[in-house]
Amino acid sequence: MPIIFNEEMETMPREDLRKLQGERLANVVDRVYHNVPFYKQKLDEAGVSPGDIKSVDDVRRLPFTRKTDLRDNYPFGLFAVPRDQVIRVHASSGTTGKPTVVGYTRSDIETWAEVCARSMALAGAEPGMMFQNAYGYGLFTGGLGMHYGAEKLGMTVIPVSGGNTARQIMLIQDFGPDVMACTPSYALTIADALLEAGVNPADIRLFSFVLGAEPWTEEMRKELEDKLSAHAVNIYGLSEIIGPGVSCESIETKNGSHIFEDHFLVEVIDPETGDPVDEGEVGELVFTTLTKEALPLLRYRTGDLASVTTEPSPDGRTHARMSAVLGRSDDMLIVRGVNVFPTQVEAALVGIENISPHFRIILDREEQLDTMQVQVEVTEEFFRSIGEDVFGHRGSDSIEEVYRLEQEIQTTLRDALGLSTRVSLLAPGDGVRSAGGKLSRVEDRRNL
Ligand code: DLL
Repeated sequence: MPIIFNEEMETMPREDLRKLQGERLANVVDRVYHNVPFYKQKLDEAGVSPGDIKSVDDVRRLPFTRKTDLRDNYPFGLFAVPRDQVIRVHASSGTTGKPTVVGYTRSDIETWAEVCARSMALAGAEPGMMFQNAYGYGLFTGGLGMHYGAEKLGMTVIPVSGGNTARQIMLIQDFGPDVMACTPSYALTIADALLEAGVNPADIRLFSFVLGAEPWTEEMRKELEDKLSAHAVNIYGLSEIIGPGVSCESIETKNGSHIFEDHFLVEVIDPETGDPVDEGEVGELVFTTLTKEALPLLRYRTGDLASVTTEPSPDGRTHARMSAVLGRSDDMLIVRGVNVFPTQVEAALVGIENISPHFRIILDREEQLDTMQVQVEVTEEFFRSIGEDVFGHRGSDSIEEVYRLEQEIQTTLRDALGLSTRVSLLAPGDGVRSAGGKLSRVEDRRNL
């Protein structure tokens, strides 16, 4: 039987849990009211004073927080503690060129390690086991979040970070990790690389993969589990709320991810009206952090669509479970685990000469890996200077100016998005224009 990392909290009767949430909610509202001018103004506008929050049900009186609020207060404007108490910052993609910045006090790092340790235990990990961590280390929360969680659980961590598949395969064979974490798409790459290296996955120690940071499906789970001869367990999270470790599935049931409700208060709303949906219905996930110090957020709109149930779970945990993320209520794309907003592409393109603001993004999947192509129209002037017959023909990039422009766009996009893309230039008028209706800049051929 896999262990429960924090039995007291994870199996707390729901009535007691609700009471604890209510107390913590009152506390967090009081803290943001007095320490974050943005929230003081929002709460004043909503006519709510901290003393009004008496139970967890009062959360509905609170204003929503959106990703744009983080952008408007970039970089540190929503921090609720003096900057010198923030011992770590991370960042994820914003909707424009600037990232979304998040911060942690020492106690926040401890909370984060706790929820990641719980997640690892849910995925079947135990003290003494070895953990190969293939989430990226750096500004992305995946690497360091899981690292601290695994250490807290008492595992031996291999901090290999993402990429370099040949090295991943070598470490898997030589060190014999029990558990590995990465994005689901990278797990497929690992599976194929193992096969290619002539390794039979049934012969290696790895028995559990902790996968998240991008959407995946039951079909993908089946494929992964078959190919890897191991369990594939879903972990969910987002930087704004803490990083990985907002919720995680149990290896025994694989039936919804337990949300660590003593730290994160969840609501599911209709993204159009903002009203709560019935339990079990799909809507947008909204989280309020109950214990975070550096960046407490009230009713943060994740944009992630999922359903939540509080039905008792056979593994004995009482925390609510969320379904897999079924989609987004906004236009955020996730490409190889990297969050991308079309507005970011637009913001990156405007600085480049000889192209117009008309572009299209095409997402596809090649050998299990996401690809992103950006098609962008050149200006009339550039078009004429190159010669009209060049475009759309094979070998057009043998023309130096065209090649150079493509390279420039590629580099600019790579720097802005942290992701390599393919770029192709279109003749003026060949891109997307709104014909009066809704303009769709994105074509997603990945079939997720
Ligand atoms: O992706 C944190 C994370 C790291 C989660 C490692 C799990 C494992 P962000 O970069 O801020 O944080 O991206 C957050 O990624 O709002 C979802 O849209 C998506 N996402 C994260 N986990 C899952 C998942 C990290 N299991 C955004 N399934 C979130 C589907 C996920 N989508």
